[in-house]
Amino acid sequence: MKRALITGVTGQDGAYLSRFLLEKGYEVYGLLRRSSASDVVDAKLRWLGIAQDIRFLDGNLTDLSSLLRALREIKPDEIYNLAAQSFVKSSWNQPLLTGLVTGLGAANMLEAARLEAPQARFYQASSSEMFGNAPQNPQSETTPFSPRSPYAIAKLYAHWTTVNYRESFGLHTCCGILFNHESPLRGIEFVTRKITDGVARIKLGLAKQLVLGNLDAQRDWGHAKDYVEAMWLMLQSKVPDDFVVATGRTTSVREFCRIAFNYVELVPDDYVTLGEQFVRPAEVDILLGDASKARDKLNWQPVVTLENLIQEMVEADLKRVRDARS
Ligand code: NAP
Ligand code: F7E
Repeated sequence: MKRALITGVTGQDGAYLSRFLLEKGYEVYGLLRRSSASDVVDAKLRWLGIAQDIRFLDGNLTDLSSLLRALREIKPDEIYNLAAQSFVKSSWNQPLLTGLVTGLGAANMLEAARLEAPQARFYQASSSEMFGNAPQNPQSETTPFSPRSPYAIAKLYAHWTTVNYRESFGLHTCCGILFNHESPLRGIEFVTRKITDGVARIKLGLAKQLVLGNLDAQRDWGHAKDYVEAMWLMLQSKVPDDFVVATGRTTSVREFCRIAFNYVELVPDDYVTLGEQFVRPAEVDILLGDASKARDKLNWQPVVTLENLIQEMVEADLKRVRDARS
């Protein structure tokens, strides 16, 4: 039985990846950072009905000793480094913390792997945000990086450190440059979930408006459950490499709103207003990924369409809001 350690196990991707690996027969270990809200921290894993199947270890990406201890204890075959301060907007308010967790935290994890589990295969959660306002569309593995936020800068540090540990120490490390991926388990602060939750509240009479920032930003949105499969496929490959994971379709926030409101037979113009507080100091205007390398070398392709993703998210939020009311 293979053993996997997932950092960020309580996040969106950690939950879907845990379920995916459990279904494949893995022993799944998750790094759990101490929280005063311990009763809700595993909510996403409980939503998928798998919280009791994960073996949790106390640790934090900023505490190298906890990572060394975890790897010494588990001796994993695969390490998935998903933990991060992952909300781009917050990274301007907490740039140092973002650098510490999202950037140096990955270096801590790599150093722990080099010292305690050098045979383990290592996945780093890199991000399309690293492309910033790229000179061309679509973006692929050869597109130059041009980060536009403290988050993207921290991710770039983590990305190059992961590549460097492959080249310097021969570790089997892979970076997945993932474009935006969403699900009913997406954090409520991200725009897709904010919209589907808003649509549900408006439809059920609990809210009158939805306040958003830049409606013209365009993103390449896929479903998290498709994207965690790509993470696993990367680590099954004999030769470690880096891959873009994307759908190849980009959509504006405005159009995402239209589809979500349309699903409940409403129109966004009646409810959506602009809130300056949600506009970013520097925006990434458009992201569009070219995942042909992943398709050709990993035989990976996304399955869920944007329309189906939005439908699933709106339905889940309608149910959540109804359940909370009753
Ligand atoms: P998420 O839902 O925000 O989850 C982040 C996870 O990191 C949570 O489990 C969180 O724990 C954990 N974490 C934060 N700080 C930590 C620390 N100091 N030590 C240990 N754990 C810590 O993110 P996601 O959407 O699942 O994304 C997973 C990874 O992929 C992240 O690295 C993200 O930056 C990257 N990524 C995401 C996307 C996307 O579209 N989703 C695209 C590209 C890359 P708590 O539950 O305790 O907060
Ligand atoms: O913003 C615009 C906003 O916060 C998407 C993370 O998973 O994907 C995610 O980062 C777009 C931006 O995600 C609101 O300005 C408009 O252009 O949902 P988001 P993100 O910043 O793209 C990347 C790939 C990651 O790696 C990150 O970890 O939507 N937008 N109005 C808004 N965004 C938010 N959050 N809230 C609004 O009201």
